[in-house]
Amino acid sequence: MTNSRAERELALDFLRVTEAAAIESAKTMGQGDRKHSDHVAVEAMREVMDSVPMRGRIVIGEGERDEAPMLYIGEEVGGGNFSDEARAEFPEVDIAVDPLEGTNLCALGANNAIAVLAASERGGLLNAPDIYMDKIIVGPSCKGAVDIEAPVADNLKNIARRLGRDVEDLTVICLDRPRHKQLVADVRAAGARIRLISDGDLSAGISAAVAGTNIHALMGIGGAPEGVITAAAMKCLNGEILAKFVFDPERLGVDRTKVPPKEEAIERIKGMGITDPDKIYDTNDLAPGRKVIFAATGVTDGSLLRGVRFFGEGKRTHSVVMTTDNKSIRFVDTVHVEGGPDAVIRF
Ligand code: VTB
Repeated sequence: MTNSRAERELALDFLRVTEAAAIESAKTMGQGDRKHSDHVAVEAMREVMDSVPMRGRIVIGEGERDEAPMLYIGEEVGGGNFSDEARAEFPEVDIAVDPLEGTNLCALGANNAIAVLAASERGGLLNAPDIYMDKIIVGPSCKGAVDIEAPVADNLKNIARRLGRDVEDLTVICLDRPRHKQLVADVRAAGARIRLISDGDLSAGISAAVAGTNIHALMGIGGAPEGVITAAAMKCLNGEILAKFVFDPERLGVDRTKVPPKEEAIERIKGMGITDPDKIYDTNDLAPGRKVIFAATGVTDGSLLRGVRFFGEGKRTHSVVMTTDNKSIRFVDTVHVEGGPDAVIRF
C-alpha cells in the first residue's frame, strides 16, 4: 500500500467486503449446514473483493488452488471493473481472509461468528499454512508480561499484576477441546475463571485485547491462519499474540489422519519460507506489515459485534475496521437500505 489515503479508502472497501460475506452467511444461520454457510460467505466476499481498486493477492484463504475454487492461496483479486492502465496504479496488497470464522457457530445460530479480512502491503502477513498453533493473547496492559513457554500460573500471576487485580478476577478464554485438558486444569488450579468456547478463537483473541469484554487472555491451540489474522488485529489494538506451531498429533489430541505428519508439516512451512518450525512468533513476526488493515463484521451476535439483523426494507450490520496508519478503531453500524425511495430508516 502506497499512501495513507489509499489505505483509508481501502479500509472502507474492505468493510463492504466483510459486510457482504456476513449478510449472506447470516441468511443461512441455524440451517445446520456449515459448508453451505461458508460457501455463500466465500462467494459474496470474492465478488465484492473484485470491485476493490487494488492489485490484491490472497496469502491466507480457503486452501490451496486445487482444493478451493475461490479465494485460494495465491489468487489475484481486485481491480475487476477497471482498465489495465488504471489497475497498474493500484496498490499491491496481500490479503488474509476468513469469510466465515465459526462455520459451526453460524450453522447452529450460536454467538460470535464473524466475517473477517486482514490486509497489508506485500509480504506483511505471514503465509501460514492451515496447521495448528499454540497461542497466548493479551491486551495492551499485559504486553511483555507473558511467555508462551512459562507455566500457566506464572503467566496468570503476571497478567493479574499488570491489571492490578487478583488471579481470581481473571477470565481466560479457551477452545473447548480435549487437547486443552491440562491447560484448563492449570488455569483452574491457579484460581482464574475460564470461558470455554466451542469455536472461534479469532474473535475470542480480539476480545482478550479489548478492555471491558471481561476476557483477559486467550490461551491454547487453534488454527495458524486465525493466528495471523489475529496478529493483524493486535497491531491495530496494541495487543500481543505469542504463538508456536504444534505438529504433534498426540498433543493436538486429534485424529492422526486429520493432521499431516510432522515431517510433511515442516516441509509445508518451509515451502512457505518459514525456516524454523520451533520459532516463537510474536505479533510482528505474524503480521510484519507496516500498514495493516483489519475488518470484521458480526454474523451472529457476539461479545464485540452484533450479528446481522434483517428487517423488511433492509439489513443492518455491525463491524469493526481498524488500521495501523491512523490508529483508529471504527465500530461501524451500517443500514443497507433495500426498500426503495420510501424505505423508512430507523435509528
Ligand atoms: C480452530 C480455531 C478456529 O476452528 O481452527 C478451530 O482457530 C478448529 O479446531 O477459530 P479443531 O480442528 O480442533 O476443531 C475454529 O474454532 C473456527 O474456525
